[in-house]
Amino acid sequence: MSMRITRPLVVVTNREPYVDEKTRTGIRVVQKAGGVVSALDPLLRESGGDWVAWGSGSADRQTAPGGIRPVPLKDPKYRLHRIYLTPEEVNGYYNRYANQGLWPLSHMLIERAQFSRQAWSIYRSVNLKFARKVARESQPGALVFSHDYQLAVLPSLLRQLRPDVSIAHFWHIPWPAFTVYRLCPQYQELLRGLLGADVLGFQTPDDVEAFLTAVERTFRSVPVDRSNHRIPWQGRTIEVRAFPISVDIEDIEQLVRTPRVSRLAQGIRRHLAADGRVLGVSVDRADYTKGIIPRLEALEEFFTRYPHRRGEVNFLQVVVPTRSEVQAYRLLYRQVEDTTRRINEAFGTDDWQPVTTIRRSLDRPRLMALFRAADFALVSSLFDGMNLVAKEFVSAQVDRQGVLILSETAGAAQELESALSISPWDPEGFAATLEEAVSMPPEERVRRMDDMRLQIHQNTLYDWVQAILTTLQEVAGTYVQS
Ligand code: GDG
Repeated sequence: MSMRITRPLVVVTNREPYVDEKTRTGIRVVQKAGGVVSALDPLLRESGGDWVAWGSGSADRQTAPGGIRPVPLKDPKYRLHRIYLTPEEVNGYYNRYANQGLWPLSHMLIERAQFSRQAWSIYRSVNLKFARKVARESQPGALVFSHDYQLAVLPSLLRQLRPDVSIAHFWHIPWPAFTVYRLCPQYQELLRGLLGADVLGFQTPDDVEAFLTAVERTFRSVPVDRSNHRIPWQGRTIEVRAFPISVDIEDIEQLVRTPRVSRLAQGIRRHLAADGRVLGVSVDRADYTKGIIPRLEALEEFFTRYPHRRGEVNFLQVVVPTRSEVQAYRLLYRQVEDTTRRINEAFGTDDWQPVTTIRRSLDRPRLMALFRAADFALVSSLFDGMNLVAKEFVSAQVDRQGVLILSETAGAAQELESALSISPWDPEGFAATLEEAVSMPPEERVRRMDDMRLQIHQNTLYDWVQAILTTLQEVAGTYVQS
């Protein structure tokens, strides 16, 4: 990526880009795959800088003398600063306040949200721990790029400690309607926390509008500039913008065209799409916001309403383990298994099993091979900030024959208008759309896929990083055209 960074850069995330784990024979480095890491790791390797994150690996202390883990270990290009948390801190900050409070509330699933003053106090103190570390490690006038709902109060805490740095904070998940957001007992403190940033980024224009409304309704005397999306706040002006996150489509295209991934894709088709069968796939973290159960119920409806499709469609659901310390997540997997069994018992025959659910994570080549091999992908989130799986499926579809079925309540739907749109709350409509996907003529598949692929080519992961950091540099008054 060629972008000119004019001041020292500090990235702050909850999860670290490299986790060092003890094994029987030594230490294994686990690289955390995911949008943010794959965009910012190359940038920091190129421009140098610092990354501050929770050190969660069992060998993290060993590889980070003085809390600093060089990246890469040999021939270091940047410094990863690890923050160590006690089990009580992990529980209060991460499992409880962030994942059982802010996560469901932001996805408007209010019945699942739980808050407590005790969890809040731990959340705040962990944010302070992060702020102190960033304050200590940042060079004068640094650009700080912090992330997400785990670190909502970091921006203002950091600003108090270091008024000289400029801060961009990106919110990866939806921003809920004010009537919902206000249910969080600490909603004012959280807003004040975020307003410590100079640039606040959200996934979609709808999130930006919802955030501006929250500020207007909470602080009635603040004259929010709705047409320019600016908030005057304590003598500064905060820019609030939509920066839709994306994927590295060129990298995915290259990967799926390698002989290894092409062979893997052929193997998948031989196994799951033999005899002209149609292969549908979904890949999600095992999270209730992803709409896995409504999706399986829609498949059930599909095989009921279109009996001639029995025996013709194979559906593969990959469920990636996540947040297993939280009970709701453990329960979900059991529900997925039960629903899968019910569908297979109702419709399966001696030589056909409609749904295969596998519970594991796949390495990137296997994941992309699956996306290339599939005839359709189902993304049925109840709410989703963006949904990178949708964009990765489109990127991997170099043969342009696949169909994307996409929830209209995922952020990605605002860009990928040529997907077939569904509501996860409408099983009959969802089933009818599945039938439309299965019977879609090849020319229409190609046309829709071309539209979506063009869209992603025009806004890649690097455009996302560049847009945010350019805005931050403009605000900081240091922007230099590269
Ligand atoms: C949050 C927001 C927003 C998944 N399983 C495997 C695997 N993955 C990768 C996918 C994708 C990423 O994880 C998941 O990203 P999503 O966007 O789909 O969802 P969240 O994890 O909920 O992410 C979301 C995102 O932040 C970014 O801003 O889009 O709305 O909720 O990249 O490919 N990767 C590998 N094996 C797996 O088994 N290698």
